[in-house]
Amino acid sequence: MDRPGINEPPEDGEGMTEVEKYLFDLRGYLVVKNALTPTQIADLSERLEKHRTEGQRLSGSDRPRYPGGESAAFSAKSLIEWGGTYVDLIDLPAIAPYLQTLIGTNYRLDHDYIKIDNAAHAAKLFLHGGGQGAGGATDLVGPTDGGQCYYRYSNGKFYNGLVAVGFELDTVPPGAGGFACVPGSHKVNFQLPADWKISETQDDLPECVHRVEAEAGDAIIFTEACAHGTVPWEGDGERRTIFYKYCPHAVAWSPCYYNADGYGKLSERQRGMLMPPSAFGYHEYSRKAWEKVQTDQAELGRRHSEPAKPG
Ligand SMILES: O=C(O)CCC(=O)C(=O)O
Repeated sequence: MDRPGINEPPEDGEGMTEVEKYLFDLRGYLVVKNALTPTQIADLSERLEKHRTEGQRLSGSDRPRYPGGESAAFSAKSLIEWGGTYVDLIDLPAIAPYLQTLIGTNYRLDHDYIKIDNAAHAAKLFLHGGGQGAGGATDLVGPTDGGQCYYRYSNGKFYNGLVAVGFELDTVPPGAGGFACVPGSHKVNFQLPADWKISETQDDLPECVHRVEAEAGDAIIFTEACAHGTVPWEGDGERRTIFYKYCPHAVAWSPCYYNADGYGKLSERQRGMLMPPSAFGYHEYSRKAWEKVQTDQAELGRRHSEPAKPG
């Protein structure tokens, strides 16, 4: 099915169902069953294992690492560089209608990362996020706390400052670990009690924390305004979760932007979603401005690499 361009509203029947809207507004998250096909899971898994190094727990554009502090250009290393289904995830047909409904028709991919939970990296629960700025200035989500971690529903529309899509590559058995949140906290007006923020073990989880079960191929879509985190891992095996995080076009979270020229052939919609932030969105004007910046940067790079002229 052809889907609308990122500047066009979804057609009837293409957005979320009334039940899904109700549940998202109530709880701040949704589980989309079988968002990935078995073939996609296998491809994502194979590419991950090929690139994974011993003991590695995190990778992606959310984790910029520049040896010696040198920055290559605009972009941090992204999972999209791994190709195949990692490229398809930018604009997955099973997920796009949710993003269009939750963010609006003009959203962008802000950052991506993969996280691996296992016995060696059990991770403590660090609840972060919180509606109405309730996360506070020390929150992991946007420490500038300019209120950008927002959620609201008004005039028949959802407004979200950042929507995360977590794709599960493994089925997480009950009690092992996984995503957890305080359902409804995306609308809360008070800060999370400080001593509920961190849980070292599952026994410490505050009662208000809800564990979300998911199987391989499921996607958990949540608003970062909902206080959330990872349940300390207490299972066998591991959980490998890929996160792609989207926001309105004028909002930015990551200090690094994508460079759509770096990932092989992309669709027009995918290129639009990798544009840097601007109030113009995916517009011919901003596209041309961005192309010019890239040309200027390439020219600058060329001049830097020229040997210095004597005198
Ligand atoms: O493990 C999870 O699913 C939660 C990840 C998380 O807290 C985040 O990406 O902000």
